[in-house]
Amino acid sequence: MTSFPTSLRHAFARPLLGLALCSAALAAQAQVSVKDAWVRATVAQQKSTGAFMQLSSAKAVKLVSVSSPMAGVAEVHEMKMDGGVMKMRPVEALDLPAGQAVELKPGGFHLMLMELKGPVKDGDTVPLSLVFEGADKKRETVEIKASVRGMGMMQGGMPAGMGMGAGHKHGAASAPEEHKH
Ligand SMILES: [Cu+2]
Repeated sequence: MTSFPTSLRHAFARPLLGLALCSAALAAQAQVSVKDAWVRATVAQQKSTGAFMQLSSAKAVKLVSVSSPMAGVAEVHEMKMDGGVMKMRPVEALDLPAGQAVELKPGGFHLMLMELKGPVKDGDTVPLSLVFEGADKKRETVEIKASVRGMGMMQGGMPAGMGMGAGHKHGAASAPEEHKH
């Protein structure tokens, strides 16, 4: 059931840039598939946001690093209840057991994009590079494009207090501010 949409998506997600350099390596390895990647839209002045997706790999690998041209800093985070308080912290690596999908979702593991270089708006796409390491220490970079979803879809999915410091603003998609530096 899973291989059909997965491989399609993989093909679409591969950026044109770097085709010459990377596609041979990706085609040879391509152990990891990424599904349903999305990034939460930001509200005005928000400097960080989360990216979510489903990862699976034929072989056991670890997600060891992540980067995006849209973020100065990107980390793999884990969110957990700790004494009744939802907390998040960076994790060194996220394990992908062989053949088992791992979901990055609000309230759990996520990719944290910080020091954003601009607003992340509903309908945009955010390029992400995910670096996976196998048991043999070989690294594979998977380039994806995550689509941005507005806050409206997230109501209830996100614990209160996570990155919503701007006063529970709804309808981020229509934010008129377009500051240019
Ligand atoms: Cu986080």
